[in-house]
Formats: sequence, structure tokens, C-alpha cells
Amino acid sequence: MRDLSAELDGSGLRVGIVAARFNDAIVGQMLDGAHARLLELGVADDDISLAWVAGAFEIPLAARSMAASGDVDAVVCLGCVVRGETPHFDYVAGEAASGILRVGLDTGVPAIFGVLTTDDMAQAVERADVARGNKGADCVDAAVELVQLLRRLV
Ligand code: INI
Repeated sequence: MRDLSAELDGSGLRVGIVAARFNDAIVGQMLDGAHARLLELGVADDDISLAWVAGAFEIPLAARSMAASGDVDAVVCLGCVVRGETPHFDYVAGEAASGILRVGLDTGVPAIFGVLTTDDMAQAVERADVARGNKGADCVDAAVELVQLLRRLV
């Protein structure tokens, strides 16, 4: 069997991050985790671009523009939607998820779904905790792995 798995090597990669300001205390922690992990994997700080949007619903369009610009190899999308905070949780979370998926499928540039969707704030706090396996850092691993895998598949 030929294993196509790639090493988690981010050197030379250009990575975009789209972060939603809604629940920014949580998203800020995910961003810190993502940033630290990018540097750890060898991505140069100058090759990381960050764009803030108002909420998770706005992420797909900004991510699509970034992906289509040709300036990034992957886009990591960070947000946090808490069920208890909104009656339109399903719309915001669902559209963010399907929009981000479409960005990747339409552009061929990996777009990573780093939008926490939780029942309450306590769950969000736990998943964004840098000490306990930060979701932003996990998304960076997913992004770098997918970029390298796609390069091996073409
Ligand atoms: N946006 C979020 O990112 N998280 C939420 O929990 C949330 N709630 O609770 O409503 C939220 N709403 C805003 C939405 O993403 C858009 O910014 C807004 O609807 C304007 O389009």
C-alpha cells in the first residue's frame, strides 16, 4: 500500500485566517492557539494573514475572497456559535459550515472549519483552552496536512 500521508511541515506555506469577532474571548484563544501552532510548524509570521469579520455567518465570503486571491495556500476559519445565545443557532452554524465547505470545494484551496458549535459557553471555554488541546491549533494541523496531501495527489 502506498501511504500518501504527508509530514506536518508548514515551511514556505502562506496561511490565511478568518476570525469572527462574535464571542471574541473564545475566538481570541483559538486564534492564539492557531498562531502558535503555525509558527511551530514552520510557517513564517509574515506569511500569515488575519482578517476579522463580525460573526460566523460572514466567514465564508471573506474566506472565499482570501482563497481566490491566490495569496494563500489554505484558509483557517475561526468562530464560535453558542446554542444558548441565539434562536437562529442552526442557521448561523449551518450556513457557516456549508459556506466554508463550499469555499474549499469551489476554489481547491483548503478551507478549514474551526467554528465551535456548542450548547453553552462552558463547552466553548473548554474547547478553546490552550492547555487542553486548543481547537485553533487542531485546525492548523488539518490545514497543513490537507495542503501537503493535495500537493501529493496532483
Ligand atoms: N455569530 C457568531 O459567530 N456566534 C454566535 O453565537 C452568534 N449568535 O449567537 O447569534 C452570531 N451571530 C451573528 C452572525 O454571525 C452574523 O454576524 C449576523 O447575523 C450578521 O449577519
